[in-house]
Amino acid sequence: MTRPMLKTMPLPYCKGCGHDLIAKHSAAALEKLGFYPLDVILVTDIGCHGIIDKCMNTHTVHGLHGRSGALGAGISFGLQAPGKKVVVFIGDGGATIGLQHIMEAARLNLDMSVVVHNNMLYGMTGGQTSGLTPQGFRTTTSFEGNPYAGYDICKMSHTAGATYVARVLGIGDISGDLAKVFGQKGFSLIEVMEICPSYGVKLNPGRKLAEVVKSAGRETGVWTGSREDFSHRQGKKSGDLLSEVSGIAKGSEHRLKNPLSIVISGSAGEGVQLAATLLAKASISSGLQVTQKGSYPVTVGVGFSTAELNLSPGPIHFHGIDTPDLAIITSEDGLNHNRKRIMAMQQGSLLIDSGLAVPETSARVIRRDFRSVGARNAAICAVLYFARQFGVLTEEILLHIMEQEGKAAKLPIEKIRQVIES
Ligand SMILES: Cc1ncc(C[n+]2csc(CCOP(=O)(O)OP(=O)(O)O)c2C)c(N)n1
Ligand code: SF4
Repeated sequence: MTRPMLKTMPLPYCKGCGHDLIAKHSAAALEKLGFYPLDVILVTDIGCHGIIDKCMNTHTVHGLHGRSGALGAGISFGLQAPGKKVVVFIGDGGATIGLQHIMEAARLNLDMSVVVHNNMLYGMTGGQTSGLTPQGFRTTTSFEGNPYAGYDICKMSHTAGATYVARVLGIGDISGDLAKVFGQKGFSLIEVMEICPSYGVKLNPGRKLAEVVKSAGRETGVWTGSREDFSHRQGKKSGDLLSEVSGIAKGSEHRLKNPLSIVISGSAGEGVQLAATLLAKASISSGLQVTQKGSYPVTVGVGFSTAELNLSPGPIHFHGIDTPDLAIITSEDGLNHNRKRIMAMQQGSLLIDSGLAVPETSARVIRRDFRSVGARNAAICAVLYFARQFGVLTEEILLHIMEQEGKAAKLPIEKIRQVIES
């Protein structure tokens, strides 16, 4: 026997929640259409409706609040598997936050179905007003009733270009309505109107769903459009980017016994990241495993530039560096950015430009005039010093990588030699 769409019962919603009805009838609709659970990619959003994931036998993807539309669009965009069905679940809160994502998917007529669970408020966080809350409906943030009209997401999707749009009341058997939506090719959306029993019903005593929907001017119905199927039109597709990356040839052996964490820091525009990359490549070429991370201000061209490297003879399971084993500092900006962690170093080495005042630290301090080779070459000079003096990898392999990358010819090699041999 085929596995059912729903894995567990009862579903984890408050008693009388419309999300329960939608989940059960969505499952029934998909089964009615002949989909197997693993034909369905269910993308859910943050919110009460999203806790359905664990109850489904389908594929499930759970995204950030408001982004299930974008995730569904991305999946549909890249999915080249006929017979698969992308279904997006989203609340009225999420649909407000990610409105543009839904409109984009409608505009492109991506092959996916969106189910908007419009319980007229943000359920999971306590009943706040959303952009789809009908005018006059009371929520925990609009005790007098929402003073503004909500978005008509059906009209918006329809005019954006959806193939099929429907609005229904979340009462009784809606599996037929959902089946019509799920059976469409192209972009379809259904807005299921509900009132959250835990907040909406309590805050709006005596109000009935049909009346609330009608007085908000949200008539139920179906809106169809005739659209061309979506096709990729961006011209030639780019190939596998990794195939364009040339591998790093194996050079001489490293002599590192234990993992080594390195922070290289100087000023923006002074080649700090480049020096770190060259050192990383030379380390990989020497047989080491490496992680590299760069940080600099958003302005990019001013202030500090810091690179963090982990070199290890074995696998690296965590790339964060709190206090490094080696700090290489080539300018005042770099020093200021790393002063605290240099001061926290209880061991290891600080390789620092001799023009800088050394902060209090228990690290072994080595001062060299790195900036004498030109500010732009100071960091490269420092990593060459490291290669020459620390015995982890050879200076030759680093120079070889620099040559290979076309960097060596521009370096004042003689001046650099004087510094690193001193
Ligand atoms: C970007 C972001 N903002 C806010 C939240 C907090 N948050 C979690 S659930 C939720 C409400 C969800 O309401 P809705 O999308 O209508 O779904 P429902 O709970 O009603 O099913 C909010 C605001 C969050 N998780 N992420
Ligand atoms: S809080 Fe409201 S939306 Fe959330 S499960 Fe309960 S009834 Fe449903």
